[in-house]
Amino acid sequence: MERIVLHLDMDYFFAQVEENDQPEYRGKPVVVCVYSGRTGESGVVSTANYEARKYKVKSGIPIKAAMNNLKGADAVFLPVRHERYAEISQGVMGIVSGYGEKFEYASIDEGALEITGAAHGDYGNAKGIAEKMKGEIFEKFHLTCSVGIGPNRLVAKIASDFRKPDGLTVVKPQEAEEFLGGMEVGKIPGIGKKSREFLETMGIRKIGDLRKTDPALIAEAFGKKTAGWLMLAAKGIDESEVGTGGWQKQISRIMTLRRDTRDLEEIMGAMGELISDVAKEVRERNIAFGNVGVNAIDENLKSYTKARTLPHPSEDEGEIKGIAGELFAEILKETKTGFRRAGIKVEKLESKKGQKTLGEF
Ligand code: TTP
Ligand code: MG
Repeated sequence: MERIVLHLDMDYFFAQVEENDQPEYRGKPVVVCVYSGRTGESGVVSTANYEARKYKVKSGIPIKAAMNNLKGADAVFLPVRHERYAEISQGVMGIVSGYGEKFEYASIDEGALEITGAAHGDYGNAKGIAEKMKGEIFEKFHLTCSVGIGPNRLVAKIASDFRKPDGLTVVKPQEAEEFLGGMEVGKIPGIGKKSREFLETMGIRKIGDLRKTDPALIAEAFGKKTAGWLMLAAKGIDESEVGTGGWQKQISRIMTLRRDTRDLEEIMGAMGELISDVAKEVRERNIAFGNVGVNAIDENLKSYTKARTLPHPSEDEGEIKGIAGELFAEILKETKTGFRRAGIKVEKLESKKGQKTLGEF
């Protein structure tokens, strides 16, 4: 049977949830913000609905810039409500996981699903599954999403981003090379800004250019292992399994502390729930982590990060807690200011089968 993988990505997710919860905002530009400081305008945009995107407002830009672009547009600015989105995400992904054999929660608004068996290896059936799934999500949550279907997770993920919003893109195995060929190399998950810029200096902009490049040159630039994977990706080949911890590079949580503090116990008290949450995701995804990091942002919004690599991959909540405590203690020792926000992350994720994940490249 031919392998078929489905990848789903919610449309303008946080903003769409806000539109549903507060229907009076629908039709207006809606900007969901991570407010970082005490002044009403400092922070960044988490996401924006499509009305706001028409004004060049998107994830990551300063709230001030968004306000500027949207002057006079009757826009709505809202603070992120992570718990609410997580709750909806769980519901949606619960629906998704029911349509296939193996499911992987890739991020708060993305999931991958192995549907080879469910579709009996037939791409027409696969499309029908996606339509039904989209229908159920809309019926139960009034949310739209975009879905990609392909011979593996790589192609499916890229396909999910091809038509948005409310898209459904099916890429059959024999179409994969052509589908990818004209796209920018940055569309390959795992190729960040740095790699993209570097490839560009080699004259490689499109995935098709990459495919034609001598693998030895890529190996010289990126090392053998990464180059091997990259060249396969350029051809649309990806044999990674769904449900093995996959592509996500890290699991992280961050929060604003109840008040500015330099008290280690107070910080660790606040971190308890975040750490449990991270550990829960590690368990659910049946993965281990090789690195624990913390992040602390002081009252002047200066950010401090520290991380430690473990001698062996671990799944242990206690280990996260112990290392986080030590790392926060180090930060406190090196600073004098009070801390406003604190966060935790685990990285170097791998499936417990010992298989390396894409995040390591
Ligand atoms: P995305 O899927 O990248 O964005 P989106 O769902 O808002 O829009 P699209 O229709 O293009 O898929 O990210 C999912 C959510 O993650 C997004 O709703 C908000 C959050 N997010 C941030 O908080 N910061 C960021 O920089 C990005 C990219 C996303
Ligand atoms: Mg999305």
